[in-house]
Amino acid sequence: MPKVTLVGLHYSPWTQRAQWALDHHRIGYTFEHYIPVVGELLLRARARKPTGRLSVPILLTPHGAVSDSIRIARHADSIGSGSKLYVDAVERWLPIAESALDAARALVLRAVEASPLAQEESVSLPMPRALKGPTARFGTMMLRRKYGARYPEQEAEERIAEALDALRAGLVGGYLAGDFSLADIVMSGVVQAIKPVDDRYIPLQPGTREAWTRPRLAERYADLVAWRDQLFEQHRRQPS
Ligand SMILES: N[C@@H](CCC(=O)N[C@@H](CS)C(=O)NCC(=O)O)C(=O)O
Repeated sequence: MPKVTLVGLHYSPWTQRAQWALDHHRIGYTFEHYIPVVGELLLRARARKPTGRLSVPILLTPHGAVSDSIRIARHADSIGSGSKLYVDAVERWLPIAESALDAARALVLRAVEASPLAQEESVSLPMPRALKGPTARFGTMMLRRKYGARYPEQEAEERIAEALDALRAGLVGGYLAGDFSLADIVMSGVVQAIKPVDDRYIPLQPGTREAWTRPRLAERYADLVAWRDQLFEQHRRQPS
């Protein structure tokens, strides 16, 4: 079996898209946790991407690197054995999800900056505890710069709410495109940014879980949280 490695952040909705698609298609791979900033140079070398913006997930295959979650899902569709995930409706839902996730990133970064516990949890490198806070805050500052994640809290929540209103209106029979597809996976990532799914699927330490939780929105969209939970129950296959 050729060696395939998925490099990503296990809690990130973008990485989740890629993992879900690979698992759906029963494609074996090794998961490698990416350390933002610190891991960038090495990943650039492995992915043969010396310049331009580098983000994860990236799938490293013997035939080269596949970057971007949607391209990885389409790659999985092209070699996998499961039902096809990519459908035309993804083009409609992707900009809606990206706008919401951009806002969510700003909220999560701010929440991590305000939580010593989440900061400590976010630094997996072996180092004295006292250094983890400053290291985490340096990381959030770099990500904020990279993604320009600077929304006032209310504006960010409104953007997320707009996407969730669209999701609520778009679901028919539990799906966005007639049957289970990448459109559902993409939009479930927005729900992740108001109430993370159970640890069985995406384990999060307590401070990190809190940083990803928006209590007001989670209450207002409890029906979509239930939809997302059911989607995982029915369609989230465990890694091969
Ligand atoms: N368009 C990309 C976006 C991926 C993305 O935004 N990745 C973020 C996830 S939080 C990332 O790599 N963050 C860490 C970093 O930039 O170093 C995709 O769909 O894969």
